[in-house]
Amino acid sequence: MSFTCTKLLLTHSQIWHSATIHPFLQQCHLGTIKSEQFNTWLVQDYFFVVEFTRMVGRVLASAPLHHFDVILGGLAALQDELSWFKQKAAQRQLNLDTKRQPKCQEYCEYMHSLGSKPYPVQATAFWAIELAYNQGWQLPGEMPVPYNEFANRWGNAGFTEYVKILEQQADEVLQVAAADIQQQAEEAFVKVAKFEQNFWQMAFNAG
Ligand code: MP5
Repeated sequence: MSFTCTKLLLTHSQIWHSATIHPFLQQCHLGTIKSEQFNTWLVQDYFFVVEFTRMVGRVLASAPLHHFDVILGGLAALQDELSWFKQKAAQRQLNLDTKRQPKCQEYCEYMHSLGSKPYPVQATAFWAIELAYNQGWQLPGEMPVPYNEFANRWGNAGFTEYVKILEQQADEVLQVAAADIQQQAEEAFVKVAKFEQNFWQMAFNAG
């Protein structure tokens, strides 16, 4: 089997499972998540998305020209998402002028460090980060108000399609990458999975 995103998902299925199936999401599905847990996630995820936007800017700077359209589309969606987060925080009267929690900070620093990695590594991390939310918000099934809006943001068919195209772009460069770069991409995939699991746990602990 050649080196692809599918192979990474198969090789690391257990850790990927922990990244995408978490009691936090299950409790959103059941409507039993506490507002303190949900609000902690919302504020910290806003901080995450700010740094993720910077990361995607760096991915664009490393990408081949024929990958620009998809990445620029992603950046445009992030412009909308940042405003949406601010709106959601305002509706809940949450203060966005607070500190990042250590698990959020670690993830943000990691995203920053990816800027010095070869493009196939960055493209793999980019895909994995988006897939984690696409699957994570979809897997529990229908969510009640107000969580359905959040589940739909990352679980909708258009977003699923976008993540598939990110996978194709990553696969294209991974398959022809040198073995040591493939190795770095695999490490990035595992790191993203662990950071995702920690992020859910951080919010869940707020209860
Ligand atoms: C995403 C996110 C998805 N919002 N938060 C974490 C911790 N991981 C992944 O990124 P985006 O930009 O919201 O699609």
